[in-house]
Amino acid sequence: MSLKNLLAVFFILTAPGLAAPPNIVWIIADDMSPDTGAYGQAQVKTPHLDRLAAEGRRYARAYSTAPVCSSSRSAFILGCYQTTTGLHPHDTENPQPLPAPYQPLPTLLREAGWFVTNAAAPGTVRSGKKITKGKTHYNFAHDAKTLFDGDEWRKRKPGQPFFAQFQITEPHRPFPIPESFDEAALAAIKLPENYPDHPLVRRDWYAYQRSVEVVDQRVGAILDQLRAEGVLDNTIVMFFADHGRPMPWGKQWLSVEGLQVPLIVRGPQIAANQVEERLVSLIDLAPSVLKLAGLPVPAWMQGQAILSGDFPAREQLFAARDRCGDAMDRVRAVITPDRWFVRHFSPEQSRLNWSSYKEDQYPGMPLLRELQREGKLAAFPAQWLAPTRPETELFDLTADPQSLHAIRDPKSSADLNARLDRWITETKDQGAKGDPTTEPYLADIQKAKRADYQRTWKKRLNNPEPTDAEKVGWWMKSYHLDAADAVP
Ligand SMILES: [Ca+2]
Repeated sequence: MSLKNLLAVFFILTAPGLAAPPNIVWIIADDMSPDTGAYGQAQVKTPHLDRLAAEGRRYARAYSTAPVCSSSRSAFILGCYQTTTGLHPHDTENPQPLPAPYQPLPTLLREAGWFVTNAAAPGTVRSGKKITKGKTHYNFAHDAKTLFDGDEWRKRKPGQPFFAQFQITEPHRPFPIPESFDEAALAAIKLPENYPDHPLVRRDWYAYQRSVEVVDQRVGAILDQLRAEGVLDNTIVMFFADHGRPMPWGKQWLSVEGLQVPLIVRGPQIAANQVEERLVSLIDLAPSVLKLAGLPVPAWMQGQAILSGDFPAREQLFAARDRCGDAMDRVRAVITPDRWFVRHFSPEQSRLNWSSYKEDQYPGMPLLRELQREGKLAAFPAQWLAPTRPETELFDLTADPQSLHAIRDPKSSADLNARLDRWITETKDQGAKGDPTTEPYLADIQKAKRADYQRTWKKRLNNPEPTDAEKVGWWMKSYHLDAADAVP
């Protein structure tokens, strides 16, 4: 530790008249919409998260700045839109060091004397393997060994405040497929209108919901750990997800489903049973933590502190999607208290634009196309498969809280379009340039990912390029369905 850091710790530990500085814990779920009891999903059993909400504050309108892991994570760890920092392409192949003046939150807290860790949530297992390494997935070059003081917050010095991140791998795909399905629970699932009501879709959502219940158990284990060490009541616990659920019209889309996340905060000076209705963004978390820690918020951070309760209501938030793996697609969204506005920069593309990740992991992709081919898709979900998209879309959140039915209101569209233009200029949105020049050519990325896709399907079906019907058949079998179940 440098002399500066030692002095900082000394100050924190000895400053007279100051309450002990708070510890900060981030518990981060991977790919989760607000699908908990407290958020109104009674059929998903989330007692620990519901208790956390009852003991603290639930943000009813929290959004990620990107509907995909690494772009969103790059933004919230810096408190700054990923489009400003040039960290917008998801799964950047060749990450570069962060340019000045940007510094991730762990670095800022570490330099101020906090003990900073990043760990997988206790009990994490993926495909039968125990996971101990905490996810970072930032689109900038970093070394977890120097970014963090390890993965165990209990190794801090006596009295040293800590900032611990716990990464929960659920409900990221692949979901464990349940051995059996509760018929009543399957029937009770409320599918959004843009999904076909098909047994495979219901079972896939059922598996997702069970995976959310695992998130809840992990949260319970983390809170037990804090309680057992006697630090829970001097710790601000913030639970959130990096973006919305991994379904065809959620993750990777600038829809409510893709961007709205649960955000629950509990700790000293947070009164119980509060619901916050103002718009907040995940880039608000880093400045909130700095303010709580009594540290200066750098001028380059674009979020605002939202913990004290006296933050100004915003007129709008913004969100962006750029290249996601092999799918190049620039889209921007403006979110206001009652409107949702989307601009597609490539309206000539279908929404079902090829994505090897989705084609490997989402039963809904081949199913949507296959049902359409067979003429079994209802008119509304079928609209989402049109070969092109409009340049802009406007939704009225008061009447349509999931942003499904576009409305025509030219005055409102013009206003939001102008706000988006201003934001693009003012925040120096890098998206128009596409990928940074340090990235491989798109065609090469696509070729490599297509090869991964072919390997996956060769393993599953001994066929590297199966038809949609064959893929649906494989998914049906995986979900214990037979062909007779496919008749809607
Ligand atoms: Ca994610």
